[in-house]
Amino acid sequence: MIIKPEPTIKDLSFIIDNSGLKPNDLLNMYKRMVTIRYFEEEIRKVYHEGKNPFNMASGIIRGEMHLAIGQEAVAVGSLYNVRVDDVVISTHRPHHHAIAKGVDLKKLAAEIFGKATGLCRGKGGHMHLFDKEKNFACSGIVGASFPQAAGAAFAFKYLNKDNVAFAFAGEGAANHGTFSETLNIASAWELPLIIVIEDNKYADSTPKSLVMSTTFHYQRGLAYNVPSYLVDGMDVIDVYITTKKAVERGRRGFGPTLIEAITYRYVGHFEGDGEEYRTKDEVEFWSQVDPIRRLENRLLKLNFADSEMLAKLREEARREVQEAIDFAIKSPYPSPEEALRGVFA
Ligand SMILES: Cc1ncc(C[n+]2csc(CCOP(=O)(O)OP(=O)(O)O)c2C)c(N)n1
Ligand SMILES: [Mg+2]
Repeated sequence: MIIKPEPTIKDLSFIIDNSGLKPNDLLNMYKRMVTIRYFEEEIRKVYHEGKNPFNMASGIIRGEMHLAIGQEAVAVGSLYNVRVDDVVISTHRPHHHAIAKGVDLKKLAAEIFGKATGLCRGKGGHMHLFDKEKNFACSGIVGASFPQAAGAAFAFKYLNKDNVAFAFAGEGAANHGTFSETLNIASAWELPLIIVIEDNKYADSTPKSLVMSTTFHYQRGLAYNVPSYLVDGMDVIDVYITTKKAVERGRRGFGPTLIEAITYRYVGHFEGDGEEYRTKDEVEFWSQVDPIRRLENRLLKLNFADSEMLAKLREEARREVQEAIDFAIKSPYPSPEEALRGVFA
């Protein structure tokens, strides 16, 4: 397992002092991670309602569902300092990135439920979220985020703006040609692009060791002259510190950065996944480095919070999530005429 050992409290204080993070920042990060976890747990619950026996086409939320439970630190750490006008392009597993980018929880939930009040008036669903206001998009096409984010980064450079564009992708997606092509052109043109690979060990049911010529993707970034880093994706502080450098580099016009975050999803590739490709022991092993519990322990040990404060934040998160789910449930479905709006017809 490539997870850095938990630093001593003395080392951790030193790391935090040097990161510029204040106790309040860590509490904000905690609240965001908890919000993502609760949101996905609630979606998961509702998703399985009316699906017994399991059938994707039935129930309240229809179609496939990919959750990122366990991967919250990657999204929150990397997007903590990102501005609203920076662009984030995500994947088929997009909720944690969307929430970390500030996408409205109610509109997000309504879109997942296919409702008219959703981000795309219910036509995108969970894998095709688009938020013009928050500059967030994603796609079910694996490997698509690289060139899309490079396009946004090119526009920023062309327009002389100090924005950055993020491409999130799984370690499986990074075996696509789009990854190499994007690294090449982003490096040659010094685009303000930050690629974050979420290495959760599997692409669907395929372990990365079966299909990768290198152990890590960051090694490939180096070949294209792109500063490339490996971070502990179960440690929000580690992710934050490296991404902060990448964002500064992009804003100052020095070009792209690649960050590979080692992480793990505690749930199946999709809801309904039989998970024959991994053991319960493996999941249990990784649950010992749960990014939320890890941050919680640190906040307590550093005396940045007491358990009452953390419980209050969790309660707030729980309420916001519940309000979003209620909003989605109560919202109307789009009218049949809506099918032809906003599309090429
Ligand atoms: C171009 C394309 N090929 C195949 C698929 C089917 N598919 C959906 S997710 C997935 C695996 C992606 O793995 P990874 O990039 O590691 O992301 P993770 O699911 O682990 O987050 C595949 C093969 C797809 N959606 N798009
Ligand atoms: Mg993967």
